[in-house]
Amino acid sequence: MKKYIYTLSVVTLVFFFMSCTDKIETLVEENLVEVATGDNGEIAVEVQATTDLFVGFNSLKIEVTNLTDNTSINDATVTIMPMMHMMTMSHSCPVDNKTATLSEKGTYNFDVVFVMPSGDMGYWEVTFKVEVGGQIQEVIVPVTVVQPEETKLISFVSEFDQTTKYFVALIDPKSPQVGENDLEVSVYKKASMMDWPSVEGLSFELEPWMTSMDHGSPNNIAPVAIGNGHYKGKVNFTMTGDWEMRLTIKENSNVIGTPVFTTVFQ
Ligand SMILES: [Cu+2]
Repeated sequence: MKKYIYTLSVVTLVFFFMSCTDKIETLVEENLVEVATGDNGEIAVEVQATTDLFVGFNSLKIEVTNLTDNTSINDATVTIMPMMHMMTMSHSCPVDNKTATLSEKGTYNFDVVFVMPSGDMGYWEVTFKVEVGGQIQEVIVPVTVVQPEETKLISFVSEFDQTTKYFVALIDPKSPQVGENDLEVSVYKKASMMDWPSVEGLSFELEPWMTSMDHGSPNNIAPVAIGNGHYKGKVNFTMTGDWEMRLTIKENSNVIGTPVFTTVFQ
């Protein structure tokens, strides 16, 4: 009997470590790190991403666990609501998809554009509503948002109507190289503190420029709409060093802004 219990506990231990290793392997395979967690005593939410959360376009992968039996909740509909709480007011930020069901990889995926860093100005919380069979549970997860070394989000007030505030997120290139790079941006406007819709129907001009040597490059493709407020093109860097990606953005053929993203690479 004693031997039986011993074998049983060894087997349990092995399975326990196997499932842990499985999880770590999945994280490593996709280059993900755990960036935040929270629970409400009954369910837990774990937020994974490829880097620390930053001001710009973040792809979040969420795992939801039932704390009573430590199993994954895979049949939920999850809704996300990020909020930044500041001294005198609170505001949200753009989210590409406010609800998600389980992806093929076993996570709930959200694309969120944080518009300010955490710090003296305020702090971020993300509220997840997890719905299973008509039952809704809420989990609030505090997150830290950092300002990246190279700016990935530029906001401007429309040069045309002098009122509308736009936000342009640089999604690609993530690690620029000599030659052709995918260039992808997404654009949003601030309709209210809580409403940050994506902006469709824009047209772009693109001029890469190397300021230190005062030249541009040939064979670029200005971003065009691919849906959901995302725009994709190609940027050609002919050498290593410092580059500007100078964009001109037009809405109904009126120039609304000219954001410039800069990058330095070896
Ligand atoms: Cu803020």
